[in-house]
Amino acid sequence: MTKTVPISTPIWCPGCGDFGVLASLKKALAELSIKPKDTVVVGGIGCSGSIHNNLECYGIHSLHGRLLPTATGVKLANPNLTVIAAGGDGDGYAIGAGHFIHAMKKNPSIVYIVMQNGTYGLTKGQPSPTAVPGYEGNVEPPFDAVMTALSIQNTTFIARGFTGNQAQLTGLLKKGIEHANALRGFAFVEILSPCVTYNDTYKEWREQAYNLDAESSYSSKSRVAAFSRCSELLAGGKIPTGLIFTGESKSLETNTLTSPAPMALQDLRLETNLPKYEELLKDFR
Ligand SMILES: Cc1ncc(C[n+]2csc(CCOP(=O)(O)OP(=O)(O)O)c2C)c(N)n1
Ligand code: SF4
Ligand SMILES: [Mg+2]
Repeated sequence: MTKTVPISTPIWCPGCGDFGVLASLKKALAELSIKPKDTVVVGGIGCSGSIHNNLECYGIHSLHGRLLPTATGVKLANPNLTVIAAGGDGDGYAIGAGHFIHAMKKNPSIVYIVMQNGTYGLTKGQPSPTAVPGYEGNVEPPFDAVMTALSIQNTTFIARGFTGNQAQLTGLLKKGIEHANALRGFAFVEILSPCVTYNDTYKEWREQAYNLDAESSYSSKSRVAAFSRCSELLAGGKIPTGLIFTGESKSLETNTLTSPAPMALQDLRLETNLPKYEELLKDFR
């Protein structure tokens, strides 16, 4: 049974970067003419994780850090859907860090948006893995998810946007959605999305964001070049943004699904499949 829930107004504080993410995502989906009935957005837990409530499409509010296995399951059940997992840096890089790494390794054709704000916004401003030293007593260096994604040898799409550059962000989201919908694998898009209430980094990030899309000698097709240029920029206090890497590797659906018909559309009733089950059980009797 399908229940239709009206689209709600965002719960975010005025000025939150997540408004920019929502605006760009809506624009990207509309410009690609992707129908709401063919779209599933799986939210994490956090301010960012409520984004699916503000979009006209199917939505799942997942568990903290568990949005990637949920979204992977949706894609495997019906690879014809546009599947977007969207959550925060705490959700994806702390409690969900194991799933983040294994999702990249499995390579399902879904888009993963991380709204990175260097804090746990919803729980009122504790340091997240991307927090900088000095923020709320944090002494650790920040975790860089783009570098981690680059180090996994079968990643296929890595990008970083910034809500301070909406045109670039919409373009990156469109490319990521097209990549996933062509079943070319996991499209990871980290978005610098400042938390204006607990960690207002707009000023710093405007100075630090370095647009690799504008660097004519940069090619997103070389993992080695991407790794080297991004390390260099990070060491110089910059944050690389733009289309960072695109590669080719078999996606999870291409690797594992044997039937051309999406599982979600197959008749899985016991009575229809009884002869097949009997055949399978034969050897165990
Ligand atoms: C299993 C579990 N542990 C802890 C929490 C409490 N909690 C809710 S949101 C959150 C962190 C949110 O941070 P982030 O993912 O960065 O999202 P933001 O609010 O910054 O968008 C935490 C720790 C929870 N809901 N569930
Ligand atoms: S607390 Fe921060 S992340 Fe949450 S809605 Fe407000 S500004 Fe956005
Ligand atoms: Mg956060």
